[in-house]
Amino acid sequence: MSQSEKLLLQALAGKAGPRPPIWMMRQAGRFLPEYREVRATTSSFLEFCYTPEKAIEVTLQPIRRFGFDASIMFADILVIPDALGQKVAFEENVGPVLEPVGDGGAVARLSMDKLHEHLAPVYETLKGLSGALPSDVTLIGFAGAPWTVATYMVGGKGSPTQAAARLLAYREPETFQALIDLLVEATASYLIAQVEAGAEVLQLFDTWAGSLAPTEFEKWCVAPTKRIVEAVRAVHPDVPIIGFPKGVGSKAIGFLRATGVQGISVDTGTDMAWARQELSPLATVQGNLDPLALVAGGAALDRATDELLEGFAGKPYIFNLGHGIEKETPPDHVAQVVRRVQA
Ligand code: 1CP
Repeated sequence: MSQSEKLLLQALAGKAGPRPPIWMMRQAGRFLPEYREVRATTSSFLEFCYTPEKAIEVTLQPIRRFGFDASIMFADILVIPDALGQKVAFEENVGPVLEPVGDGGAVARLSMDKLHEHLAPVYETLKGLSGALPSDVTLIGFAGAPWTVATYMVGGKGSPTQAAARLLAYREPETFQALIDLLVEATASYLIAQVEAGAEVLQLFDTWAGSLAPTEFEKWCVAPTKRIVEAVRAVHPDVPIIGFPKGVGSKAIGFLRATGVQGISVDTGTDMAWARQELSPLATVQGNLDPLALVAGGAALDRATDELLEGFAGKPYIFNLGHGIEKETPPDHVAQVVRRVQA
Protein backbone atom coordinates (compact mmCIF):
# COMPACT_ATOMS: atom_id res chain seq x y z
CA MET A 1 0.00 0.00 0.00
CA SER A 2 1.39 3.43 -0.86
CA GLN A 3 1.79 6.14 1.74
CA SER A 4 -1.12 8.11 0.37
CA GLU A 5 -3.50 5.16 0.68
CA LYS A 6 -3.00 4.70 4.42
CA LEU A 7 -6.36 5.48 6.00
CA LEU A 8 -4.99 7.61 8.84
CA LEU A 9 -2.97 9.77 6.45
CA GLN A 10 -5.99 10.15 4.17
CA ALA A 11 -8.19 11.24 7.08
CA LEU A 12 -5.59 13.77 8.24
CA ALA A 13 -5.34 15.11 4.68
CA GLY A 14 -9.04 15.94 5.03
CA LYS A 15 -10.35 13.03 2.94
CA ALA A 16 -13.21 10.81 4.03
CA GLY A 17 -11.86 7.41 2.91
CA PRO A 18 -13.87 4.20 2.43
CA ARG A 19 -14.19 3.94 6.25
CA PRO A 20 -12.62 5.76 9.21
CA PRO A 21 -9.24 4.54 10.48
CA ILE A 22 -9.24 3.22 14.04
CA TRP A 23 -6.62 3.17 16.80
CA MET A 24 -6.92 3.63 20.55
CA MET A 25 -4.96 5.70 23.04
CA ARG A 26 -3.05 3.31 25.37
CA GLN A 27 -3.67 0.45 22.95
CA ALA A 28 -0.49 -1.10 24.34
CA GLY A 29 -0.70 -1.56 28.09
CA ARG A 30 -1.82 -3.38 31.15
CA PHE A 31 -5.19 -4.54 29.80
CA LEU A 32 -3.27 -7.00 27.58
CA PRO A 33 -1.87 -10.18 29.19
CA GLU A 34 0.92 -10.29 26.60
CA TYR A 35 1.95 -6.74 27.64
CA ARG A 36 2.03 -7.69 31.33
CA GLU A 37 4.24 -10.63 30.46
CA VAL A 38 6.89 -8.50 28.71
CA ARG A 39 6.53 -5.69 31.28
CA ALA A 40 7.30 -8.17 34.09
CA THR A 41 10.82 -8.68 32.68
CA THR A 42 11.97 -5.13 33.64
CA SER A 43 11.24 -3.54 37.00
CA SER A 44 11.87 0.10 36.07
CA PHE A 45 9.20 1.51 33.75
CA LEU A 46 11.61 4.05 32.23
CA GLU A 47 14.19 1.36 31.55
CA PHE A 48 11.39 -0.61 29.87
CA CYS A 49 10.63 2.43 27.65
CA TYR A 50 14.35 2.72 26.82
CA THR A 51 14.73 -0.93 25.73
CA PRO A 52 13.88 -0.82 22.00
CA GLU A 53 13.41 -4.57 21.65
CA LYS A 54 10.72 -4.60 24.38
CA ALA A 55 9.14 -1.29 23.36
CA ILE A 56 8.86 -2.57 19.78
CA GLU A 57 7.31 -5.84 20.91
CA VAL A 58 4.60 -4.21 23.06
CA THR A 59 3.85 -1.64 20.33
CA LEU A 60 3.26 -4.49 17.87
CA GLN A 61 1.09 -6.60 20.22
CA PRO A 62 -2.18 -4.66 19.71
CA ILE A 63 -1.53 -4.48 15.95
CA ARG A 64 -1.22 -8.27 15.76
CA ARG A 65 -4.16 -8.94 18.05
CA PHE A 66 -6.66 -6.36 16.77
CA GLY A 67 -5.46 -5.10 13.37
CA PHE A 68 -5.58 -1.39 14.23
CA ASP A 69 -4.93 1.05 11.38
CA ALA A 70 -2.30 2.97 13.34
CA SER A 71 0.41 2.14 15.82
CA ILE A 72 1.58 4.54 18.53
CA MET A 73 5.17 3.96 19.60
CA PHE A 74 5.56 2.73 23.15
CA ALA A 75 7.19 5.36 25.40
CA ASP A 76 5.90 7.93 27.90
CA ILE A 77 5.52 11.70 28.00
CA LEU A 78 7.83 11.87 31.05
CA VAL A 79 10.95 10.79 29.13
CA ILE A 80 11.45 14.52 28.41
CA PRO A 81 11.94 15.64 32.04
CA ASP A 82 14.13 12.56 32.50
CA ALA A 83 16.23 13.53 29.46
CA LEU A 84 16.51 17.13 30.74
CA GLY A 85 18.12 15.85 33.95
CA GLN A 86 15.18 15.81 36.38
CA LYS A 87 14.88 12.73 38.61
CA VAL A 88 11.85 10.72 37.39
CA ALA A 89 10.62 7.34 38.65
CA PHE A 90 7.42 5.35 38.23
CA GLU A 91 6.23 3.66 41.38
CA GLU A 92 3.97 0.65 41.29
CA ASN A 93 0.36 1.58 42.16
CA VAL A 94 1.39 5.24 42.66
CA GLY A 95 2.40 6.55 39.24
CA PRO A 96 5.13 9.01 38.34
CA VAL A 97 7.25 10.54 41.11
CA LEU A 98 9.60 13.41 40.21
CA GLU A 99 11.92 15.65 42.22
CA PRO A 100 9.81 18.83 41.92
CA VAL A 101 11.10 21.82 39.95
CA GLY A 102 9.93 24.67 42.18
CA ASP A 103 12.06 27.73 41.44
CA GLY A 104 14.28 29.47 38.91
CA GLY A 105 17.39 27.68 40.18
CA ALA A 106 15.85 24.27 39.51
CA VAL A 107 14.76 25.33 36.00
CA ALA A 108 18.29 26.62 35.30
CA ARG A 109 19.76 23.24 36.29
CA LEU A 110 17.79 21.46 33.54
CA SER A 111 19.73 21.02 30.32
CA MET A 112 19.21 20.01 26.68
CA ASP A 113 22.86 18.90 26.35
CA LYS A 114 22.17 15.17 26.57
CA LEU A 115 18.62 15.24 25.19
CA HIS A 116 19.16 13.18 22.04
CA GLU A 117 21.75 10.89 23.58
CA HIS A 118 19.24 10.09 26.27
CA LEU A 119 16.32 9.62 23.87
CA ALA A 120 18.28 7.59 21.30
CA PRO A 121 16.52 4.35 22.36
CA VAL A 122 13.15 5.91 21.47
CA TYR A 123 14.46 6.69 17.99
CA GLU A 124 15.71 3.08 17.73
CA THR A 125 12.21 1.89 18.65
CA LEU A 126 10.72 3.98 15.84
CA LYS A 127 13.28 2.72 13.32
CA GLY A 128 12.54 -0.87 14.28
CA LEU A 129 8.80 -0.29 14.03
CA SER A 130 9.10 1.34 10.60
CA GLY A 131 10.49 -1.91 9.26
CA ALA A 132 8.19 -4.22 11.20
CA LEU A 133 4.71 -2.77 10.76
CA PRO A 134 2.28 -4.03 8.09
CA SER A 135 2.35 -1.69 5.07
CA ASP A 136 -1.16 -0.30 5.70
CA VAL A 137 -0.48 0.70 9.33
CA THR A 138 0.57 4.29 10.10
CA LEU A 139 3.29 4.89 12.70
CA ILE A 140 2.47 7.61 15.25
CA GLY A 141 5.12 9.37 17.34
CA PHE A 142 4.16 11.56 20.28
CA ALA A 143 5.16 13.86 23.09
CA GLY A 144 3.44 15.51 26.01
CA ALA A 145 2.57 19.16 25.40
CA PRO A 146 4.66 21.57 27.52
CA TRP A 147 1.82 22.46 29.92
CA THR A 148 0.99 18.85 30.80
CA VAL A 149 4.65 17.85 31.16
CA ALA A 150 5.24 20.95 33.33
CA THR A 151 2.38 19.93 35.68
CA TYR A 152 4.31 16.75 36.54
CA MET A 153 7.68 18.54 36.68
CA VAL A 154 6.42 21.20 39.09
CA GLY A 155 4.01 19.07 41.13
CA GLY A 156 6.35 16.09 41.36
CA LYS A 157 3.44 13.73 40.67
CA GLY A 158 0.04 13.51 39.01
CA SER A 159 -2.69 15.56 40.68
CA PRO A 160 -6.40 16.10 40.08
CA THR A 161 -6.13 19.92 39.90
CA GLN A 162 -2.54 20.60 38.77
CA ALA A 163 -2.49 23.25 41.53
CA ALA A 164 1.30 23.38 41.98
CA ALA A 165 1.97 24.32 38.34
CA ARG A 166 -0.98 26.72 38.16
CA LEU A 167 0.24 28.50 41.30
CA LEU A 168 3.84 28.74 40.10
CA ALA A 169 2.60 30.22 36.81
CA TYR A 170 0.70 32.97 38.73
CA ARG A 171 3.34 33.62 41.38
CA GLU A 172 6.52 33.39 39.29
CA PRO A 173 5.48 33.88 35.67
CA GLU A 174 9.07 34.39 34.51
CA THR A 175 10.27 31.15 36.08
CA PHE A 176 7.32 29.27 34.63
CA GLN A 177 7.84 30.85 31.20
CA ALA A 178 11.49 29.75 31.27
CA LEU A 179 10.37 26.18 31.98
CA ILE A 180 7.80 26.27 29.17
CA ASP A 181 10.38 27.76 26.76
CA LEU A 182 12.79 24.92 27.53
CA LEU A 183 10.00 22.37 27.01
CA VAL A 184 9.01 23.96 23.69
CA GLU A 185 12.58 23.70 22.43
CA ALA A 186 13.17 20.16 23.72
CA THR A 187 9.80 18.85 22.52
CA ALA A 188 10.15 20.32 19.03
CA SER A 189 13.62 18.86 18.68
CA TYR A 190 12.40 15.46 20.00
CA LEU A 191 9.47 15.38 17.54
CA ILE A 192 11.69 16.35 14.60
CA ALA A 193 14.03 13.47 15.50
CA GLN A 194 11.02 11.13 15.73
CA VAL A 195 10.03 12.00 12.15
CA GLU A 196 13.59 11.34 11.03
CA ALA A 197 13.38 7.93 12.73
CA GLY A 198 10.15 7.01 10.92
CA ALA A 199 7.14 8.60 12.66
CA GLU A 200 4.52 9.48 10.01
CA VAL A 201 2.09 11.35 12.29
CA LEU A 202 2.71 13.16 15.60
CA GLN A 203 0.32 13.53 18.52
CA LEU A 204 0.75 16.12 21.28
CA PHE A 205 -0.92 15.06 24.53
CA ASP A 206 -2.18 18.00 26.61
CA THR A 207 -4.10 15.90 29.10
CA TRP A 208 -4.42 18.69 31.70
CA ALA A 209 -5.28 21.63 29.39
CA GLY A 210 -8.79 21.66 30.88
CA SER A 211 -7.63 23.02 34.25
CA LEU A 212 -6.42 26.30 32.72
CA ALA A 213 -8.48 29.51 32.83
CA PRO A 214 -8.94 31.05 29.35
CA THR A 215 -6.06 33.57 29.54
CA GLU A 216 -3.70 30.93 30.96
CA PHE A 217 -4.92 28.44 28.35
CA GLU A 218 -3.73 30.86 25.65
CA LYS A 219 -0.36 31.34 27.35
CA TRP A 220 0.51 27.82 28.45
CA CYS A 221 -1.32 25.58 25.97
CA VAL A 222 -2.08 27.42 22.71
CA ALA A 223 1.10 29.52 22.36
CA PRO A 224 3.60 26.71 23.18
CA THR A 225 1.74 24.27 20.90
CA LYS A 226 1.82 26.81 18.07
CA ARG A 227 5.58 27.27 18.52
CA ILE A 228 6.16 23.51 18.42
CA VAL A 229 3.99 23.10 15.31
CA GLU A 230 5.89 25.89 13.56
CA ALA A 231 9.28 24.45 14.51
CA VAL A 232 8.36 20.95 13.30
CA ARG A 233 6.81 22.28 10.08
CA ALA A 234 9.90 24.35 9.31
CA VAL A 235 11.81 21.06 8.95
CA HIS A 236 9.06 18.57 8.03
CA PRO A 237 6.22 20.56 6.44
CA ASP A 238 4.15 17.51 5.49
CA VAL A 239 3.95 15.54 8.72
CA PRO A 240 0.42 15.79 10.15
CA ILE A 241 0.07 16.74 13.81
CA ILE A 242 -2.85 15.82 16.07
CA GLY A 243 -3.50 18.01 19.12
CA PHE A 244 -5.20 16.65 22.23
CA PRO A 245 -6.10 19.61 24.43
CA LYS A 246 -8.24 17.52 26.77
CA GLY A 247 -11.24 19.01 28.53
CA VAL A 248 -11.20 22.45 26.87
CA GLY A 249 -14.70 22.46 25.38
CA SER A 250 -15.37 25.33 22.99
CA LYS A 251 -11.82 26.68 23.47
CA ALA A 252 -10.82 23.95 20.98
CA ILE A 253 -11.97 26.30 18.19
CA GLY A 254 -9.43 29.00 19.08
CA PHE A 255 -6.81 26.30 19.64
CA LEU A 256 -7.29 25.02 16.08
CA ARG A 257 -7.34 28.47 14.49
CA ALA A 258 -4.11 29.45 16.26
CA THR A 259 -2.09 26.24 15.98
CA GLY A 260 -3.21 24.94 12.58
CA VAL A 261 -2.87 21.29 13.61
CA GLN A 262 -4.44 18.87 11.11
CA GLY A 263 -6.17 16.71 13.71
CA ILE A 264 -7.92 17.24 17.03
CA SER A 265 -8.53 14.49 19.52
CA VAL A 266 -11.62 15.20 21.63
CA ASP A 267 -12.48 13.83 25.07
CA THR A 268 -15.51 11.78 26.06
CA GLY A 269 -17.49 14.77 27.35
CA THR A 270 -17.45 16.50 23.93
CA ASP A 271 -20.78 16.70 22.09
CA MET A 272 -19.93 15.14 18.75
CA ALA A 273 -22.74 16.90 16.84
CA TRP A 274 -21.08 20.14 17.98
CA ALA A 275 -17.61 18.83 17.08
CA ARG A 276 -18.80 17.85 13.62
CA GLN A 277 -20.28 21.31 13.07
CA GLU A 278 -17.60 23.51 14.67
CA LEU A 279 -14.34 21.53 14.58
CA SER A 280 -14.60 19.42 11.40
CA PRO A 281 -14.30 22.51 9.14
CA LEU A 282 -10.98 23.31 10.88
CA ALA A 283 -9.37 19.89 11.37
CA THR A 284 -9.98 16.14 11.30
CA VAL A 285 -11.81 15.11 14.47
CA GLN A 286 -10.56 12.07 16.44
CA GLY A 287 -12.45 10.46 19.33
CA ASN A 288 -14.34 10.05 21.61
CA LEU A 289 -15.74 6.64 22.62
CA ASP A 290 -16.10 6.44 26.40
CA PRO A 291 -13.34 4.15 27.77
CA LEU A 292 -15.96 2.86 30.22
CA ALA A 293 -18.34 1.88 27.39
CA LEU A 294 -15.37 -0.21 26.24
CA VAL A 295 -15.11 -1.80 29.69
CA ALA A 296 -18.87 -2.46 29.73
CA GLY A 297 -19.08 -4.01 26.25
CA GLY A 298 -22.28 -5.61 24.92
CA ALA A 299 -25.10 -3.73 23.21
CA ALA A 300 -24.19 -0.42 24.90
CA LEU A 301 -20.77 -0.58 23.24
CA ASP A 302 -22.24 -1.34 19.81
CA ARG A 303 -24.67 1.56 20.19
CA ALA A 304 -21.93 4.01 21.19
CA THR A 305 -19.75 2.82 18.29
CA ASP A 306 -22.60 3.21 15.78
CA GLU A 307 -23.46 6.71 17.00
CA LEU A 308 -19.92 7.85 16.23
CA LEU A 309 -19.81 6.11 12.85
CA GLU A 310 -23.18 7.56 11.82
CA GLY A 311 -22.38 11.01 13.19
CA PHE A 312 -19.22 11.31 11.11
CA ALA A 313 -20.34 9.44 7.99
CA GLY A 314 -18.99 11.26 4.93
CA LYS A 315 -16.52 13.36 6.97
CA PRO A 316 -12.82 12.80 7.48
CA TYR A 317 -12.76 11.24 10.96
CA ILE A 318 -10.52 9.05 13.13
CA PHE A 319 -12.20 6.51 15.39
CA ASN A 320 -10.62 6.57 18.87
CA LEU A 321 -11.46 6.82 22.56
CA GLY A 322 -11.98 10.03 24.53
CA HIS A 323 -9.02 9.02 26.74
CA GLY A 324 -6.79 5.97 27.23
CA ILE A 325 -7.92 2.35 27.56
CA GLU A 326 -8.65 1.39 31.19
CA LYS A 327 -6.65 -1.53 32.52
CA GLU A 328 -9.85 -3.47 33.42
CA THR A 329 -10.91 -3.54 29.74
CA PRO A 330 -11.61 -7.04 28.38
CA PRO A 331 -9.55 -7.38 25.18
CA ASP A 332 -12.57 -8.96 23.44
CA HIS A 333 -14.44 -5.66 23.74
CA VAL A 334 -11.65 -3.91 21.84
CA ALA A 335 -11.89 -6.57 19.12
CA GLN A 336 -15.68 -6.02 18.99
CA VAL A 337 -15.22 -2.30 18.22
CA VAL A 338 -12.45 -2.84 15.67
CA ARG A 339 -14.62 -5.38 13.79
CA ARG A 340 -17.56 -2.97 13.70
CA VAL A 341 -15.53 0.00 12.50
CA GLN A 342 -13.64 -2.00 9.89
CA ALA A 343 -16.73 -3.88 8.61
O1 1CP B 1 3.90 -0.16 34.36
C1 1CP B 1 3.13 0.26 33.48
O2 1CP B 1 2.76 -0.50 32.58
C2 1CP B 1 2.70 1.72 33.60
C3 1CP B 1 1.50 2.19 32.83
C4 1CP B 1 1.89 3.17 31.72
C5 1CP B 1 1.82 2.93 30.33
C6 1CP B 1 1.32 1.68 29.65
C7 1CP B 1 2.43 4.47 31.88
C8 1CP B 1 2.73 5.14 33.16
N1 1CP B 1 2.70 4.99 30.63
C9 1CP B 1 2.34 4.10 29.67
C10 1CP B 1 2.52 4.26 28.21
C11 1CP B 1 2.07 5.51 27.56
N2 1CP B 1 1.87 6.72 28.17
C12 1CP B 1 1.86 5.67 26.19
C13 1CP B 1 2.19 4.54 25.19
C14 1CP B 1 1.51 4.27 23.99
C15 1CP B 1 0.05 3.87 23.99
O3 1CP B 1 -0.81 4.75 24.12
O4 1CP B 1 -0.21 2.68 23.74
C16 1CP B 1 1.44 6.99 25.98
C17 1CP B 1 1.02 7.67 24.69
C18 1CP B 1 1.46 7.65 27.23
C19 1CP B 1 1.15 9.08 27.45
C20 1CP B 1 1.00 9.61 28.82
N3 1CP B 1 1.72 9.32 29.95
C21 1CP B 1 0.09 10.66 29.16
C22 1CP B 1 -0.81 11.38 28.17
C23 1CP B 1 -2.03 10.62 27.81
C24 1CP B 1 -2.99 10.31 28.93
O5 1CP B 1 -3.16 9.12 29.25
O6 1CP B 1 -3.58 11.27 29.48
C25 1CP B 1 0.24 10.94 30.52
C26 1CP B 1 -0.51 11.96 31.34
C27 1CP B 1 1.29 10.08 31.02
C28 1CP B 1 1.85 10.05 32.41
C29 1CP B 1 1.80 8.72 33.03
N4 1CP B 1 2.45 7.62 32.57
C30 1CP B 1 2.16 6.52 33.34
C31 1CP B 1 1.29 6.96 34.40
C32 1CP B 1 0.73 6.08 35.49
C33 1CP B 1 1.07 8.34 34.19
C34 1CP B 1 0.28 9.26 35.09
C35 1CP B 1 -1.15 9.45 34.72
C36 1CP B 1 -1.86 10.36 35.74
O7 1CP B 1 -1.27 11.32 36.26
O8 1CP B 1 -3.05 10.10 35.94
